[in-house]
Amino acid sequence: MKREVKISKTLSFWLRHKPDDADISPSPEGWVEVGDVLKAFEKKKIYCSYELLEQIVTSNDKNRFEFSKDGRRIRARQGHSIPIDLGLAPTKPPNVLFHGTATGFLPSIQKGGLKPMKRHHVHLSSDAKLAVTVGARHGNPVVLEVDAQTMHHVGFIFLQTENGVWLTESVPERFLSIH
Ligand code: HQG
Repeated sequence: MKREVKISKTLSFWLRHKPDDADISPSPEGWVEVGDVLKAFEKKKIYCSYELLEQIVTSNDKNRFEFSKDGRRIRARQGHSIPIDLGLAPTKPPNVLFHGTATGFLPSIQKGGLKPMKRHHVHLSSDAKLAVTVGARHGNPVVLEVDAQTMHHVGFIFLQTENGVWLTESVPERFLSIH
């Protein structure tokens, strides 16, 4: 595996799921000291310079990470399984949002709607093409269309992360159709 990919995957694991593995304790908003992260890489004998970390944060394909304004702390922008308050304000979603999944999950989704599974939220995108890629990670992809406009009007909360992913707690089956 390329060094950058290994570092990025390890960072996701620590910042989203298992900070204990790196002996780091994220703030309630998910921030950790950059120095602590670099020390954790050092402990695992994975070479990671500050420069390389900076490069990974700025060039990451999905903008998964961000630095605090002073550059001394780092966090994942979404996708946590540990309890984190990202501090995002509820936002009016576009009328239609998309969710990419695998055909094998459809029977279960048709029964119980979209659930966050191991994450805190269901992840949605405004771009159907992107949803195909997300779905293909799990198998034969299928894109579901979400009636976000009606959900918003009946009181479901939508959040938008800084890298454009839409989050909501669940999507009942009645708001879903196959795209
Ligand atoms: C499915 C990646 C059965 C759901 C991506 C999905 C995204 C159900 C899978 C981000 C279900 C969970 C999120 C139900 C939902 N029964 N299956 N009732 N409800 N599912 O990976 O949306 O690389 O947790 O359809 O690009 O695939 O992490 O969520 O297939 O943006 O930055 O359960 O993760 O970004 O899978 O992906 P995931 P996701 P990162």
